Amino acid sequence: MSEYSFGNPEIIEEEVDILIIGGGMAACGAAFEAKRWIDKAMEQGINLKVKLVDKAAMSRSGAVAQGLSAINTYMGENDPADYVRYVRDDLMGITREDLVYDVGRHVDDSVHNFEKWGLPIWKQPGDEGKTLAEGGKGVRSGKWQIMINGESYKWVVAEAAKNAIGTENIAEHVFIVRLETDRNDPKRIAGAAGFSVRDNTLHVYKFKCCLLAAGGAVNVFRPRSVGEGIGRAWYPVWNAGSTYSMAAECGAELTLMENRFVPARFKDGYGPVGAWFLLFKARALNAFGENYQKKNYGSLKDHGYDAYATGLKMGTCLRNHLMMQELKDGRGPLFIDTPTAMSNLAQNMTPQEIRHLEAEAWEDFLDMTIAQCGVWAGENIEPDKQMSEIMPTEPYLLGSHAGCAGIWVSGPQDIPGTPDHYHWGYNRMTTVKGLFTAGDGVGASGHKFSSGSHAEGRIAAKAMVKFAIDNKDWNPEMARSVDEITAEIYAPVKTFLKHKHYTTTINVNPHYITPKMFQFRLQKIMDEYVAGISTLYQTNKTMLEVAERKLEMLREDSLKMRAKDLHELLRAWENYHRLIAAFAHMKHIQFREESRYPGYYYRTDYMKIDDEHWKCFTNSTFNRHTGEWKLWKVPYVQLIRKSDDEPEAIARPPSRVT
Ligand code: SFD
Ligand code: AMP
Repeated sequence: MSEYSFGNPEIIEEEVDILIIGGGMAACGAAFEAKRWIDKAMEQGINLKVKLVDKAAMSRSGAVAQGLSAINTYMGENDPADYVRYVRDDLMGITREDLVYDVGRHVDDSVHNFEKWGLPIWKQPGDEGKTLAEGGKGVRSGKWQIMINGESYKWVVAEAAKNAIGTENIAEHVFIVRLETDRNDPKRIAGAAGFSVRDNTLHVYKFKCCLLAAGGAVNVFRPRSVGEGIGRAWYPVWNAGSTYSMAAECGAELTLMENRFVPARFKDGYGPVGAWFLLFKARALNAFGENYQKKNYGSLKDHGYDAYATGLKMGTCLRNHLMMQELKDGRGPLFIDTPTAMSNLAQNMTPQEIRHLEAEAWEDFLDMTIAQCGVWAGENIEPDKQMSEIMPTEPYLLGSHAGCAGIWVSGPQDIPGTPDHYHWGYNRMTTVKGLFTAGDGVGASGHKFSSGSHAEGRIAAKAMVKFAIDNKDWNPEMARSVDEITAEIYAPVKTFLKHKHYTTTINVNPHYITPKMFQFRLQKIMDEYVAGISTLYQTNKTMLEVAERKLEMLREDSLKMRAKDLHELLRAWENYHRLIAAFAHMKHIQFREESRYPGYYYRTDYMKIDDEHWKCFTNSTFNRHTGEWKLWKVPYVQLIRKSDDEPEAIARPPSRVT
């Protein structure tokens, strides 16, 4: 390829029955499950073709790229109905209980498969030789989490997906930019288009149905990391909101996009805290050595936040809220007391067991957040001797961890009490016919984590195979021509080639904006006006109006992004996806006139939780031709009773659908 010849890509067109966009946990689950049902269809003489497209290399793509130390959703001895209660409480009362229950009743099968495929799962003493499926007891860190040696977690899960559908049906390093609706039905999906980030090819896929599982949105907000550290974040920087933006741009309804996840993390290295709080039983302290969670508990009453806390048991955002009180009042830095936790655990241990404990403390991060070990090593921190700082990070948009932003989908049909607006068709299908999603894509149903996302990908894939069979004779026709799509995707390249000689340095030019500068602008707007770190997660009506005006201008300028090489073309489209996801987030925060998720963000003009008016979903659609957003309220329906003692028992849903 000569210096700028990439402006005219080779076009590769393909038609399949099912396209899977993404190669992460949900997509790998989908590939694995699709194969099972495609084989069954084959027995009836129906031949279905599936293809998976990932922007990166599947073995290390997505959130699990570096591995994980725990599987955060495993039912085991627990009841899926109880899991629904936990998720509902953690997400401040508003949850699609049908979707959560569906994940809960299926997730263990995915975990048992992980173990079968080679993932080492910690076992209780005496159960070491037994798999979970054989009744072996895992080591619980919390009620829902089990510990793993998970450095190669993604590799193991991806290998099973590859074995299922075959590497010939997988395209890696292809970034999907656009979904295309059908020429004859604008509410139906017919195709997708993207480009290879490795060679000069543009890929156009036509299909009967598609799973959009491209993860959450990272780097929408100005991160805490700066300078050399920039690019360090907790969630994967390579997931750029493609799921939310592509869905919104083809007309799918989004839900609860005001929600975000602000995790408490080890400062600078972004090390997760779960194992430290739950397994090692560490406490968090303020600058004066006080347990701020206990000390600030009473303040939950101020705005009615205590309605969603039971004693010291409370959801993730409320725990954050108590931490933020300290930061606002100048009682930081905050610390996680690792030395006391480790010495407490070591009390009855042999020297060899203590060495093992120390190794586990490091391995927790070596398995999933290596940069945290870098911070410890670089700052001479020995966790058994010195405390580490913790800090709330910049916000991330996601639907699988302790957050619930995402797309509105149809749920299972067999949960008693399911209202019509929860179930209108194939399971996990969005409001666009043939477009499915899973994992971070599905809104209003958090706490799936890695295992639940895999299980949800499987649920979606089963429904997609049925959809493909039911629509076997339908031929997709895309609303736009391949030439139009190509011109749009490669526009940043053309812009660059046309104007690059106007100035003496290619990075300064009045005719275009570099993707990097575009990203800085987006992050600054979101940070300063949409409740980022610089305002301590606070915003109000006027700030949001300013944000809207600035984001609209940025949307205009997005047409002027340049791409001087394939890498920048990727960056340009990632940032476009971030922009649309950011827009959705801002519009939803503007719409919801309350502070439903204190500790994630505050509307300072509506500090209360207002159950009377806002205990509901907020849904939206976007018209990409006019730039108009529509938002409205959607009723929340409780399907799972509050406790087993509640008299008006809701009939029990079936435990598993095979
Ligand atoms: O400690 C395109 N998560 C944890 N889950 C657990 O079960 N245990 C843990 O220990 C967890 N922790 C944790 C976690 C994540 C991270 C980053 C850290 C620690 C440091 C959460 C899970 O990982 C997460 O819930 C799931 O992975 C979500 O699954 P999914 O499938 O929704 O997203 P993905 O796995 O990130 O995959 C996305 C894929 O999309 C691709 N992609 N492909 C084509 N075109 C485009 N435009 C695309 N855009 C993206 C990606 O390459 C990827 O393949 S702890 O903090 O709690
Ligand atoms: P994290 O490492 O923060 O992503 O958390 C991993 C798991 O542990 C998630 O299921 C969290 O909800 C849970 N968790 C983390 N910290 C706490 C805590 N202090 N109390 C209860 N659960 C927690």
